[in-house]
Amino acid sequence: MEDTIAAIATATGEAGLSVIRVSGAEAPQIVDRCFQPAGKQSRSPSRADSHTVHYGHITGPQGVIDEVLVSVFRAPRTFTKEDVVEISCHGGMVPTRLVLQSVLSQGARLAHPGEFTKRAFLNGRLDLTQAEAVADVIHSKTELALRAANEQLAGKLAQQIEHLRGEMMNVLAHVEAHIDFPEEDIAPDTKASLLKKLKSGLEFIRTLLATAPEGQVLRHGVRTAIIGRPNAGKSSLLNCLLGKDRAIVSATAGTTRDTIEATANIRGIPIHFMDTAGLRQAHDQIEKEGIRRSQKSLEQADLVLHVIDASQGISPFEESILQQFESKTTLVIFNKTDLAQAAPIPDRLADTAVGISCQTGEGLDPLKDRIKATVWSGTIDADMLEVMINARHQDSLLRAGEATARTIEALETGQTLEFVALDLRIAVNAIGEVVGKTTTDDLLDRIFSEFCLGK
Ligand SMILES: Nc1nc2c(ncn2[C@@H]2O[C@H](COP(=O)(O)OP(=O)(O)O)[C@@H](O)[C@H]2O)c(=O)[nH]1
Ligand SMILES: [Mg+2]
Repeated sequence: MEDTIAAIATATGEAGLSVIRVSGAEAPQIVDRCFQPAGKQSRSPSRADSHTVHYGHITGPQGVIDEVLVSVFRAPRTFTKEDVVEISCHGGMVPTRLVLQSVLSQGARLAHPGEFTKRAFLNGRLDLTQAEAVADVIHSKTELALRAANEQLAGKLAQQIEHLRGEMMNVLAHVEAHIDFPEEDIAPDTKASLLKKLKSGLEFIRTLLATAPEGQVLRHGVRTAIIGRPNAGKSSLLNCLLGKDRAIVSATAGTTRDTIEATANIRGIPIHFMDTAGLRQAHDQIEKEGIRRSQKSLEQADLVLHVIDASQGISPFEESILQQFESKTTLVIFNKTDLAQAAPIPDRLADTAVGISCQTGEGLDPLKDRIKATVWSGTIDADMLEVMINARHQDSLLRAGEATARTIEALETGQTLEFVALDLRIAVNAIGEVVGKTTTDDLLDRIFSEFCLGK
């Protein structure tokens, strides 16, 4: 039998409430020993019905610690499929910590990060993609990201993977049956139907793999460097896109010396902006360091917003630095279109540049559309939000795809069925990894250790 675990499930700090979660076969008895029911209908957890709430006090060696509500959930209709007791206490650091201590002193063990969700997985309440989705829901930065995470939590990806795995196992069963009875050759029409299944499986794996870039963007955002010469309006642009004054805007060139980072929601996509020092020959040591950091931001960026003062144009120094980063996806932005001296966008940049004015707000909406269009391929429509694979799924599916392609080739070229089965088994296992049908302790530890405590 698993031991009973406990942890603070809410964020640390001062708040109205904190929740201490206890899970395991002994959870009701452990809380019994430190909970004094006070209301007329209130019960000790071990005598309480499932899914009921009880008013009372948590006590420790010095007497009453806090006034609380205790929720009791009986296995198996709980998050972990074990008995669960949740104690809602006042959200101060001291009451929260003392309530937890009291529960631990009665025999619960402090949970590891992600251990509740890990138990939910091990007890079959969630598959691995759903367990990962719990973390995605918690970490989601925009509504769109939350929607995608909720679809995965509801099991949309899991269903698709299970279906795919079922089809491939079917084919494997056929192939293995023929290995056992070598005197019977696979009939041509059977072989054709097996090949058809394998090919549609491979097609589907490729469709899933195509969602990986969007999945990455939604989960982790897009690192975006705002660069250009001093006074081009980089800090102004950052403030406009954030909708608040984050960076200092000044007519004095060289005001932004450090890299300022902030995340904004651009058309549902989390965009992580890095406002940088202007690109010019440095005038002092601090500015030199600022420009070095600008270059570092450029190196790390997935997307570059190159801001040009439309009344000034591009400087040679700026040009030379940008040449080093030619391979980066770049949007060229002509700012200050409100100025009378503003030059029109040169013809050679007509397709790639956007004109804006941070002063009047002109062009900002089209710019946001352009940013989204640049990082979001558009192959993913709203329906596809239900399957957005993450890096781990991608890794498994890449291997599954390769093994499936080899299987198809082996079958088509008439290789021995042992060969065919070998690759197909690799594919089935790799697909199984996605939902957690085939996992190692190492993999599980890696996934769940990234969870926050109490989850
Ligand atoms: N007329 C006009 N001035 C702007 C615009 N955007 C920024 N500025 C001004 O340009 C100067 C430099 O802006 P700032 O954002 O600090 O530029 P940075 O050095 O690139 O960060 C400030 O005086 C801003 O008010 C714009 O669209 N139109
Ligand atoms: Mg600046």
